[in-house]
Formats: sequence, structure tokens, C-alpha cells
Amino acid sequence: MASSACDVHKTSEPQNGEEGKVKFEDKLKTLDKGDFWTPPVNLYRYEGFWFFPDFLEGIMLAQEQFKSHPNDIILCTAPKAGTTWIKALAFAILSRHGYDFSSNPLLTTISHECVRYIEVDYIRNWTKRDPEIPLLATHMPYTSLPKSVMDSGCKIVYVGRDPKAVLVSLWHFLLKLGRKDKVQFPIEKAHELFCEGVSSYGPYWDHALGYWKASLERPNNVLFFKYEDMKRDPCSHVKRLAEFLGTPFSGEEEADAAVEKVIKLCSFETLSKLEVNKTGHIDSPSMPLANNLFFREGESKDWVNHLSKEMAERIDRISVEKFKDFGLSFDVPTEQE
Ligand code: PAP
Repeated sequence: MASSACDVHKTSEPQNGEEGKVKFEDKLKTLDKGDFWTPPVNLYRYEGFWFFPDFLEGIMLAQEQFKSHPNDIILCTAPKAGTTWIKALAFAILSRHGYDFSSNPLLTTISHECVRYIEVDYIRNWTKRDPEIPLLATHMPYTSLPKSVMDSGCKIVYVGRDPKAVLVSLWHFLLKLGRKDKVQFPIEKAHELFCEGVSSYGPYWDHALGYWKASLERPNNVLFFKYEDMKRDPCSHVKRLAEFLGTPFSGEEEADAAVEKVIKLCSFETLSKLEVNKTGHIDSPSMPLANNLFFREGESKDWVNHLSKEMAERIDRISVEKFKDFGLSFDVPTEQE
């Protein structure tokens, strides 16, 4: 175990210097632009998906420079689909032999600092992995992953979520982030653009479908989880995740309730009440973000309070159209669940 599993490791890999910035700004000028989500910052369309410039710059850098190792494990999500949770679960599983559950770094550090984003942290020249916890994360679409991720044969874990829950979570996140005014930032407009695919890392449906197809084509490399299924049956998901990551729970561990301990440590109830997650901050490319922004409801049912019947039906129709030929669906939890 490295001295601090959540340390950021710096290397002398290529830097994102002023020269890189000029090149990037020139490239931005050639791309389609969309506004509304966080003006005056635009979204830009690149390789069929929409990105904020800070993240896009990181993606382009990663595509040029990121070197994947065969033992990397890359946690992939669209924003608001379950990133904070899957990072915590994978970290808890891989760190369980190095830390007691009562002293796990997740109790004092948000999972975003334990598992770094490729496109965010690569900008800071972070490239070394802890060999015992070789976790990285990204929101990049499957088709935009750096070539070395494909070539290395490393493992990828994706979490998808019901698009209605993703939209509502994203809308709340941006309201809290500064778009405080629901008049200027109405859910109706957010819904319209989300349905058109114009949202951060959207179209959401294409994002999920890319990883879904990859999980069917390369099942030994790509594991696809659904947020709502994880909520319904965390036990089988944690066991499956541990197997996929190459560290299955032993009979002795199961008898000692290690699976349940991982679930409890990473639960919304536990993480959202920790001091670090109530009062701490993380760095992001443009500004520090309060950790509590990543913990709101922790369920996929709240959309009924924000989307009209017609809005929900439109999203469901797109899901059917986009997913039906590939056997993908997100089952919406009922009120009873
Ligand atoms: P990110 O992609 O911006 O990092 P991400 O973690 O995917 O964020 O999104 C936050 C959502 O995950 C929030 O959903 P909500 O707005 O619908 O409530 C948040 O509450 C939820 N979340 C965070 N931690 C957990 C957890 N441990 N278990 C379940 N859901 C969680």
C-alpha cells in the first residue's frame, strides 16, 4: 500500500503549457457551440458529444498523452449517473486489505480525491497509479477514450442511470453551483436541451450505449452496472465488482460481513453525513466545488417532483428508440421500492 492511497502523484510527463493552450483555443474555434447550461461558458461539440472547454482540453490532452497500463481500472460514468458512489465502492473493495473499515480513507476524503479523473487531473500532470489501487475515472464517452486504453486491455467499469434521474440531478447540481434562479434556468429548457443531446458529455443515451455495446463485445474488459439495480441489490453488485476487479471476497471475508461493510461504508447515508462531505471542497478545473454538492437524494425517484408527465414520457420514448435494438433499459423504481 502506498503511504497515502489518495495522494496525487506528479510526474514529468508532457505539460499543458501556453503553447498547448493556443493550439486548444484554435481548435475550439472550429467546433459547434451551445450555450444555456452555464453562461458565459459554452459547450463545444467534439467527436459527437458536448463538453465544457476545461474538460474538453483535458480530453484532448489525454487522447494525445495518456498512457494506460494493463492493470489500470477505469471507472466511467456520464456526469450525475453514480460517479461518487462507484468510486467509493471500487476504492473500498481494493483498499480493504490495507485499511480496517473503521479507518478507511473514505471516512476522511471524498471519493473524488481517492480516484482521480483522467481529463481533470491529467491537466495537472498526474499520471502515476498506486499499483495496489490502480483506479482512475473519466466521464469520457467510450469512443473518445485515449487509444492506449483500448490497447492496454485494462478493465473498465461503467455505471449508467435512468436518464430522467440524471437530468434532474444535473439540473439541481447546476442550480446550486450558481444558476440559483429557476426562472433563468428552468427545468423545461434543461429538459429540451438534454433531450436534444446538448448537455455536458451528452447525448446521455449515446454515452450509455457506447459502454453498453462495449460490455457486450468485450465482457472480460467492460463491466456495465445500472444505478437503480445497484440500489435494489447492492450485495450482488459489490461481489460482482470485486470479482471483476480480481479481488473476490473469500468465504472468510463473507462470514465476517465484509461485503456488508463495504456497502455500509459507501452508502449515501454514511458518506453524506461525514464531516468531510458536509464541509469539505475539491478542486475542479474552473473553481473549488463543495463536497456536499455530490450528495443530494441518492435515489432515482425524485424526477417525479420536477418533470411533467409529458417530459418524462419524451425521455422514456427516446430511451426506447435509442436502446431497443441493443437490449438496454433502465427500470424506473416504483413508489413502493
Ligand atoms: P459526478 O458525476 O458529478 O461526479 P455523481 O456522483 O454521478 O456526480 O452524481 C451525484 C448523484 O449521485 C447525486 O444524485 P441525486 O442528485 O439524484 O441525489 C447523489 O445524491 C448521488 N450519490 C452520491 N453518493 C451516492 C451514494 N453513495 N449512493 C448513491 N447515490 C449517491
